[in-house]
Parts: sequence; structure tokens; C-alpha cells
Amino acid sequence: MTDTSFGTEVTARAAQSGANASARFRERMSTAETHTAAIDTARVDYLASKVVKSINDIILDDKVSYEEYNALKTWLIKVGEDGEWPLFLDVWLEHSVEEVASSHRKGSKGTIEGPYYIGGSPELAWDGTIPMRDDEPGTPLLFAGQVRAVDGTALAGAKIELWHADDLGFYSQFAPGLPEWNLRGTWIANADGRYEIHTRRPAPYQIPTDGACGQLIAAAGWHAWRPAHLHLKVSAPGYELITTQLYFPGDPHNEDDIASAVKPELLLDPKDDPSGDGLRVDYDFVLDPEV
Ligand code: MBD
Ligand code: FE
Repeated sequence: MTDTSFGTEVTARAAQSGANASARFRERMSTAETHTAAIDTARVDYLASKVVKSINDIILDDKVSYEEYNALKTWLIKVGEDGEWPLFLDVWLEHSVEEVASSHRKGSKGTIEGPYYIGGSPELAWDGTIPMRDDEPGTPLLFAGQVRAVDGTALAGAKIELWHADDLGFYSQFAPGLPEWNLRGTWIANADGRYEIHTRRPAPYQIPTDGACGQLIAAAGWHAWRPAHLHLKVSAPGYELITTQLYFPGDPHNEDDIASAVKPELLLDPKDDPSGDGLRVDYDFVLDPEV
């Protein structure tokens, strides 16, 4: 069932996407593949002490009042109730974690994953069309390129996972009323490492304004926008997986992304598609060998 009523989708959005994102994350962390090893006591002591000290320093330096302390307490409780810890962490902290994790890389730049990735999307041929509705709105987009290693070797059979918002800024499995795998797919590159992905151009994305994160944004006078983006994971056996996002030139939020996830290397250069009625963009991925 497709709910095309914009108002209904918006109203139901924060509660639904927050709860879904929390449940999905918990599920992923509980599987053997992604289970994080217990972190060393000495490291927890070091990091947790440093975090607590930083916050205490702010309270003392900036003379935080009981009124402000209680507003914080109320808000933190609401973040949990709204299921928005994944959203909060991925918007305001993940960019630094990604910077640390990828600093050694020589190949293509990556950026944050964000809260809306789901593994196991439908597999398509190297030049397949993403799962979408018959009347999927938005400009047709042909996304073509090649996966190579840093030494220039074409990586035949490389895997490209793509997920993105629709023309209204909604993600399937997080906003109601969309088919399960809408605008989510997995492509297997051909013998030359090439892919040709047929999809739709996504809209800019506004993080839910009706939950705890939206409340903070409004209270601080910030905006809730991320520029339009494609999310990708690109991988090949023996190489480091790249998690990235790609952006469209001219989006006003490329310069002030609320999630601080835009890098100059991640800007696309789309052109009118000579063979179709939409856009074509070429973008290659260069993978680092696993160490
Ligand atoms: C998104 O779609 C996203 O990519 C990030 C990083 C945060 C919130 C929503
Ligand atoms: Fe996103």
C-alpha cells in the first residue's frame, strides 16, 4: 500500500523512523558479524572519565543553571522515548568517528553511514534498475562508473549497495507507506568492474522535526536539512569496504549539512543523459587493500 498523502507521512514520521532505526541498530549489533567486542576496562575508564570531565567543565565554565540542567534531563529522556539515539549520534558525532576510521586510506573518500542503512537489499545485474514504484516520482538518474583498486586493477564482481530517499525525502522501511525495498539495491560490477545504476534523483532530506532532535534544532534556532544524497557501500574481497555518500552540485545545504558529512570529493557532476530523459553521472570508486 502506498500512502501518497504527504501530511500523513510527515506526522507519523519521527516516532516511526526513530523506533525503526533503534530496533534495526539493536538487531545488527546482536548478530555475530557486526557484534562489537567488549571494550577494555582501562579504555572505558579513560574515555568515560574524559567525557564526564568535559561536561562538568562546561557546567562550571558556563555556569549552567538548574533550569538548564532540568531541560537537558527532560530532553535526554525524550531522545530515548522517541528512539532518536541513532539519529542524534549519527547527525552530530558520527562524522568524527568516520574521520578517525578512514584517515589511513589512499583510495576514495568515504563519509558517515547514517541511521537508515539496511543490509541484504535485492541483488541486481551490473546495469540493473533499483527497486521502485511504477510511478516513482523524480528525475531519472543513471549512475555509472568503475570500481578499481588503488593500483588501478579493475575489480570484477565488486559489490555496490545503494540506498537513498525518494523525491519527497523519505526512506523505505523508515517512513510509512513505501514498498519494503523501495530505492534500495545491490549491484555486482561486471568483468571490467563497471556498473550502470538506474534510479531517481533523491530530494534534500529534512531530519524529523517532530521528535527530540527536532526539538533541539528548534530550541537552538538551527535548521534540520541535509543536502540531497545517495548512500553507498562499495566492497570487494580483500579490500576495505567504503561507506560513502554523494551529493549534487548547487544544493544550498552542501555548505551547511546538519550532519557535517559533505566533502569536496563527494560532489557529483551530473549531465543531461543523451540516451534518456534524465541525468547521467559518472563516478568511480578506488578501494584500499585490506591490511
Ligand atoms: C539521513 O538520511 C542521513 O543520511 C543522516 C546522516 C542522518 C539522518 C538522516
Ligand atoms: Fe541519508
